Amino acid sequence: MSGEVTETPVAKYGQSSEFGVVLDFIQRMISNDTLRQAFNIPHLVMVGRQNMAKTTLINRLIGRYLLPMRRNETANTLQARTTYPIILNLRNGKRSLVEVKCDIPGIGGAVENPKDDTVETFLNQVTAHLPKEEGTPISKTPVNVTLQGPEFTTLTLVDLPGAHFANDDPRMNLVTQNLVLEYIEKNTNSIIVIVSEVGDPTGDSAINLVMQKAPDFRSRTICALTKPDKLRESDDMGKRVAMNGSSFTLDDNRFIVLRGKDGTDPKEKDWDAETTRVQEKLWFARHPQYKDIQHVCGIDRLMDTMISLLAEKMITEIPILVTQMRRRKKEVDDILEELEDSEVPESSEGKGGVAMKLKENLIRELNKLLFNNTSNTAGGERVRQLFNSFHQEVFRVDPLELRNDDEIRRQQRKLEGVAAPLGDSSENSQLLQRLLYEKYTGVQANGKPIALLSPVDRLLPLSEKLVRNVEATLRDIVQKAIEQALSKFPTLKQAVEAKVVSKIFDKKREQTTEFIRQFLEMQKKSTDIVFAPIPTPREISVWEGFPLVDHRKPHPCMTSKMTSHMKYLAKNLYPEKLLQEIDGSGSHGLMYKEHEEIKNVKRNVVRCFNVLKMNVCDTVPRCILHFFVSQLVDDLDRALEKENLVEFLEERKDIRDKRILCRKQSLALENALPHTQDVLHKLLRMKQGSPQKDRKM
Ligand SMILES: Nc1nc2c(ncn2[C@@H]2O[C@H](COP(=O)(O)OP(=O)(O)OP(=O)(O)O)[C@@H](O)[C@H]2O)c(=O)[nH]1
Ligand SMILES: [Mg+2]
Repeated sequence: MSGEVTETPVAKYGQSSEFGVVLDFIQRMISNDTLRQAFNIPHLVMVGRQNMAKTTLINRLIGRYLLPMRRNETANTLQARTTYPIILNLRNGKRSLVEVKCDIPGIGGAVENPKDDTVETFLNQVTAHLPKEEGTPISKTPVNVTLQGPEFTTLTLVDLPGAHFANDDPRMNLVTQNLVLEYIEKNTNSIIVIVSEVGDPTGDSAINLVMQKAPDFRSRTICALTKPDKLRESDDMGKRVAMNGSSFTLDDNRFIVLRGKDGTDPKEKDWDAETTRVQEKLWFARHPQYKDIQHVCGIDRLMDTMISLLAEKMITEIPILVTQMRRRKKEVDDILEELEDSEVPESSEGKGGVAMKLKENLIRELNKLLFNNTSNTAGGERVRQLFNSFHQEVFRVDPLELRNDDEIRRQQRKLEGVAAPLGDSSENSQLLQRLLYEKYTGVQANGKPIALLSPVDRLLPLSEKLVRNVEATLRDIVQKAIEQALSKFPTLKQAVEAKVVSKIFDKKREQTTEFIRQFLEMQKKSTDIVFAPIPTPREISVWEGFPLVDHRKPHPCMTSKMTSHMKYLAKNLYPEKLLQEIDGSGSHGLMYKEHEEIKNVKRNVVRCFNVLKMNVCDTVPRCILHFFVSQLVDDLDRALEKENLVEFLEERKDIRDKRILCRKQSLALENALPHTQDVLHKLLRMKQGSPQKDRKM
């Protein structure tokens, strides 16, 4: 027994232990932030309210008062002593060395044979360099402290800032509690060492937090009960809790009572860890409540319990962890490969290459969407539908709408004598020109006069509407192509949309509309030659009714495709009202001649306008196809070429973040995985060698 007393608690589990390699592995995993966050790693973490003696206890375990803690001072309950997570790595080695490492540049270093207070002072100074959680002195950035020496075994544990539950500082409560949860909630393989003052455990909010947030806490929690001197000697509360007899229960032998310096001995100040341990033993041996249960009292017992629980966890969980690590490595490497194409290189040459590739993709996508019309409804099909409805709308324009006979006569009279006689279908008549090309005043159903555009001019708004619809359709398609090709580069996407696409569409719309305007103006130029006008339905039926010599043969009209097409046009191009008027039995007497003449004028107006409508139905879509569709891709291509897109080349943030995370994980795993074979081998040997549950290392 006495030989054992001279060893520090950690020294008892010397480096010769089989666990050395395994603990090395855990330490490597846990001190790498990327791995710690990605995996469920078995490790010890000290949890408890502030000033429960968490850090004191760790210092006692390592046998040196190294980590900053309260010394011989009455606690100021508002002030946290430990303000950042300390990942403490104990390493066995010949040289005595302390090494401090942190992700933040400029912090850390290694010192040989340092004094205890050198380390403490240094760790106190580190605080100033760490980023703090807003409104608190707490930092989430873990600091790795490695202690190497012949007296240490390899062991990793995490000391956390105390969880706060003060009523007056909700921010501090939130930050410290979340920090605790970061280590125990998601990582269900962590071993929770709750440090709590001896007393009724239902009053300890840290215990309640663990119970609420780590539903499986019972099997992975050790509870260190501190400051037993605070209870009266006759109070058996401490004993009851330690014997698992309170409302807060854990697996057996998981409560350990500890007694450190309690201020009762005047020489206490000078006690080193070893003296504290000896005094602790004497104290428990004398104490009426604890003398019978010394197997759960003292710092050595705590060390035993921690190590045996960690050993159990490691044996069951590390093989699973290794499998997950291998799988994850493959996953992240696959993801990285997928994300390769959108990565923006550092060099401007590389950037240019990426921009070029993106441009080519976009143009290819556009060509596919716009010109693979036959199979793709997104492209030509929609434009064709627009053309069809344009035809229908043009057909429906009635050149005689709201035009009354008296007005026609008035116009005719004005011209009489001046104009050449009205030819049968010639447009070359001043009357026809007036009726077709000039605006007029019509009369509405309610008798009110209304100003109307000339029939020809009424075709312009319809054509403009068609241009806008085609533009919207094409924009939609271009937008889709951009979405497809550039979704990973939002800034570039915006630039292409604003600088290239919008400009091109504006230009094309103007060009096309201008041409159509000119074209419609041209329609106002009369010509002598009028191409075959469409016959009226009546005329067609007269042809159909023409008797055949040979009754056994079908009438040619019935089989002619041309006739059926003409019938379709006749039906659509002649306003119903006009047909009734022309075909109806005419009036008699004096009025007859005048009436026939008006009918004739009207028929001619419609016929001429029909020819004009067909010109428009033919040319406007052609013009749109020519200016808008065919040249769109080429123009976009040229415009993209001209713009300096490289400066907008910036990958989407979530993708970039994902790549960074995957890279980090891949790299960390690449470094960690080679060690796993040895670790698994050791674990297997240990499992075979010693099957009993609480074997020691
Ligand atoms: N009465 C009594 N006091 C003790 C005993 N052990 C430690 N203490 C005192 O408890 C305090 C513990 O301080 P720390 O170890 O810094 O506490 P902590 O839990 O790490 O606190 P935070 O880091 O702020 O969360 C010190 O003032 C010790 O002197 C004990 O057995 N009895
Ligand atoms: Mg502390």
